[in-house]
Parts: sequence; structure tokens; C-alpha cells
Amino acid sequence: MMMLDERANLKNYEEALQTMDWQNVERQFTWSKTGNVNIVYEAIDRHVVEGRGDRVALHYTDGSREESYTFTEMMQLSSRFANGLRSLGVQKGDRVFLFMPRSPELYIALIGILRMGAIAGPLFEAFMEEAVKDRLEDSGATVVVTTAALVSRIRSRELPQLQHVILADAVEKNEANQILYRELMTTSDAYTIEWVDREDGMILNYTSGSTGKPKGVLHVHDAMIHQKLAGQWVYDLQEGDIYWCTADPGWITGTSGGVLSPWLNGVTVVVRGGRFDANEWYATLEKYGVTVWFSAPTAFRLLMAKGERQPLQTYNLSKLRHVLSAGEPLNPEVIRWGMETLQVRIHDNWWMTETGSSICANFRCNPLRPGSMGKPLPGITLAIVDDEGNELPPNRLGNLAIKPKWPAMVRAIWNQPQKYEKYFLNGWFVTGDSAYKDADGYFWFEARVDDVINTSGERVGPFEVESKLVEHPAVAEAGVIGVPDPLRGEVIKAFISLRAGYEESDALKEEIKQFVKTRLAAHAAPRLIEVRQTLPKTNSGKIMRRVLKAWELGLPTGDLSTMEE
Ligand code: 6R9
Repeated sequence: MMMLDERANLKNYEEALQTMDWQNVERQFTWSKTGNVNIVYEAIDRHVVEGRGDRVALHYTDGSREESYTFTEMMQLSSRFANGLRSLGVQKGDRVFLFMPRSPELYIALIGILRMGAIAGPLFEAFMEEAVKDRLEDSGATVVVTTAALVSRIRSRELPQLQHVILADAVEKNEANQILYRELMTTSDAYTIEWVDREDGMILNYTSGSTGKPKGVLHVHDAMIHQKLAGQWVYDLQEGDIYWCTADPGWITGTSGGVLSPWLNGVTVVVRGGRFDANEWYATLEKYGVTVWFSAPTAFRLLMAKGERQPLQTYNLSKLRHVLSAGEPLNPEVIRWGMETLQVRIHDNWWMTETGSSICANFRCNPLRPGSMGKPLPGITLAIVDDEGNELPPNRLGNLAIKPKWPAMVRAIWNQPQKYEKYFLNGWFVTGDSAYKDADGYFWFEARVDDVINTSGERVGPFEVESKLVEHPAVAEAGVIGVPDPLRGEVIKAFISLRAGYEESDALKEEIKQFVKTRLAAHAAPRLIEVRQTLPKTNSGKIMRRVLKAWELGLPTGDLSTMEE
């Protein structure tokens, strides 16, 4: 096993484990003295109050726009947005959704929503009509902020709760329920903030499980305690850092890890809009002098595959101090490439939408073990438990589980209390991942226990894809699995059977792929489709994805006693 010693020993992990106390972290917040709680005060306003208002909060670039906003400007603009929302009748606890590509307005709106005590619901821009509708409907969102290009995907007429559609970039409106961002921003420029309870809702993230429609994972303002600490420990944020996390705010990594952790620590954030482009990415690192960079294994593999061979000959990346990866397993091969090609160490960290922030990591102060997800954040109890919830000794494979409750933990599944209860077993929060812990306390990811697919770091529920597939007139039945892929981790494969009168053809398969792409989302469309006469089902009619997976991988199918004739 490769062991890399890092000299820059900034913190002492073992010592922190002894002295760690969440109440000490709480003392870092203004509310521990004033009693006035709102994450926005701690992430933005306090930097202004404490004399750091001129520091850049956000550098934004996308090729056509290039803008920077200080903490003072973020405070003022998000106050305007909050006042605008109030003028529309939005109240504390209401759900306001963001459905738009990355832009400064997205972050101003996000902060404005939280500032006035409403709950922000970020939606990935790739979602198509039905995916958008499901999420807006389930959350009962009353307002959505979107763009002229995306507004046609919002079926306002089918969403009676939805009162207002704010157009972030448009200069004219076409429907009675539409409002222009530029007009809303003129409502009032007075400073405003709504004090909330630490347990009040903050962000609602829709994510996928293996059954049912996507679920709304509710995070509360208390998450800031964990997010601030993760910024210090996992992202190693220090005074003067320039931080870039490539994740889209439609996913938890893009909000919690993308802006909240750094802003809570007063650190400048870089956001790059637009799609992946190896040379543009290197140019962005160089241009802003990024010191801490957070991306994902698929992106690193794309850089490996398509990128410039010798980026250091073309780009000056000498400012880069700390590099992070999360979202999917980080192959040691990628770490080796990072060391050879970029002369950086890529530090893996593990978490999920439900954990609200990073749970374990290869900390900069500890020796890095390539292939491992590292050790738990001080204050977090992480373990491997069996199916009864009993803790297992080192080197035994089992369920990765966390001791509740940690500050950023999911507080509810929107509208579905029974789904929330399902996470807990014998006093543990069970993550759905299998892993083991080695004798030195490093955790190693093995697989998902359930059928959730991880493609390019994006979490896709097979049920949602299957439901869409069977809406196509040619598809009788569908079973969807993830199959291993060297670039994307997994790709989505659909096994389908056809309705009478349809013949298998490449054209039909392509049409079915497009059907899912245009109705659900591009990243959720199967790349592979295989037609079968019949699909393996249980007596109760459920498609046995486990059998599909065994077929695909050429493995034994296991116990088939519940399979129908
Ligand atoms: C943050 C995020 C969560 C699932 C999780 C696991 C996988 C995340 C990982 C990792 C291996 C890592 N995952 N980090 N697998 N190594 N460092 O990705 O949230 O979209 O909810 O996905 O992603 O399987 O259960 P989310």
C-alpha cells in the first residue's frame, strides 16, 4: 500500500479527537453570544461587520461574463432579493426553488432566500419537465427562480401552489405569474435579515433512493456548525484562500461544500459556469490563483483522458495547495496522475446529501492512504455495522453508519416521515453504502448496498428511470442498473421488454433513450439498452435488478426462490 506523508502538519488529528466538542465550535458563531441565528449572517454579514466587507466573496466566470462580488455587495444584493421575495408575500418556511444554470444571480437568490428565512430548493438545470414538476409539486414550492431558456420546462398550470416565476435573465415577461429579477431587485435596498431557530428549514435537496420518486432531504440552519468545521478540517481553508468547487449547486456538494463552508470561513469562492472543458479549467485555476480546489473523480478522469498532457508547462498552478474529491470512489490511479501531472495530492472525502457536509476525509494533516476515504471528522462517530446494527470489528465489510445526531444531519424527508425512519437502525444512521474500516481507522468504500446508481458522481434512482421508460409506447417492462465504466464510475443500462407489435432496432433504442433524456434528464437516460423477451420478476411482480446485474456481470444469480415462473 502506498503511504504518503504530508509534512504540512497544520492540525493534530489525535489531539483533536480528545478535545473535540461541538459546543466549542458553536462558540465560533455570533449567535452563541447574541442568540440571533441565521446562516447568512455568519456566512456573509459578519464579514462586513467585522471589517472584511471588501474581500471578494464570489469570482464568477463563464467565458462571456466575468464578475466579482465582495461580501458587502453580496450582503446588499441578497438583501434586495430578500425584500423582493417579501413583497411577493413569501414568508419564513416557504419553499423557493432555484432552477437555473450557475450565474451570480443564482447565488444572490440562494442567499436572499435563506436571508428571509425561506427554504431554498436547488434544482439541477438538466432536469426536464416531469422531473421539475415532481419536485415542485412535492415541496409545495410557491416561487421558482429560473431563466428564459428554462422557463418552458415549468408546468405552472399543473402546479396550483406555484404563485410566482422569477426570470433571472429576461427583460420581458410572457405570463401573468412571471416577475423579472431586475424589477424585483428594485423593491427596496434596505438591509434585512430574518432571525430563525437553529432547527428551522434552510435547504431542501431532492435526491434519489432505490424505490419511489426522489425524496426531499431537509437541512436546517444548524448545519452551519458542521459546514464551518468541515471547511477547516476537510477543505483546510485558511485566511486568504481562493477556493473553487466545481460541483453544481443543484447537488449538495455545490451548496454545502461549494459556498457555505468557504463563506462561513470568510474565504473567497470561484464559480465557473458552463460545461467541462479541460483547458478552460486549468486556465481558471491559474487566473484566480486557486489555492484549494474541490472536484470529483469523473472530472479528474476526464482531465486525465482529454486534458493537456503537460498542463504545468502551459499553466501556472503553483498556488494550488490542497485538492479534494468527493461523490464517488477515487481510484488510486487518479491520485497517482495528480501527483505526476499536477504535482498535487488529491484528498478523498465521503458524504451524501443526507449528511449535509463531509463526514470523513483524508485530512491534510494525516498520512494519505490512496483508495481510502480517510477518517471521520472530529465530532463524528463513524462505524461499520451489521444488518442488526451491531458494530463490527476492523476489516469486516458491513454497512457504513453514523451515530446521530451530527449538526448537518438531514432533519426530515419532506412529506414522508416513514421514509425518514428507515434510515435508523439500533441507534445508527445507516448510509446505504458498504465499507470497512482498517486496523488504523481508515474507511474504505466498497459499494452501494441498494440499487442506487452513481454515474459521473450523480445519484440516480433506478425507479425514476424505469417509470419513465415504461411511459414509452414500445416499452412493456423495464429494469435499470448501473454497470461499471472506467470513466464515469457507472453508466445506466436498461433492460426492457417490448409491447406486442414493436420490433427491436437501433432506431427504436435511440428513440427510447431520447424519450428519457427529454422528459427526465440527460444524466438519467440509459446509455445502454438491451431488449429481452421477459424480465426476471418476483412473485409480487417486482423486477429483480439483482438478477439483471448478475446477467450483466456474468455472475451467479443467487437465490431465485422468490422469482416467478
Ligand atoms: C456528496 C454526494 C452520495 C453517494 C454515497 C456514495 C457516493 C460519495 C464518495 C462516494 C465513494 C466517496 N459517494 N462520496 N463513494 N467515495 N468519497 O455525493 O452526495 O449525491 O447524495 O451521493 O455517493 O455511494 O452514498 P450524493
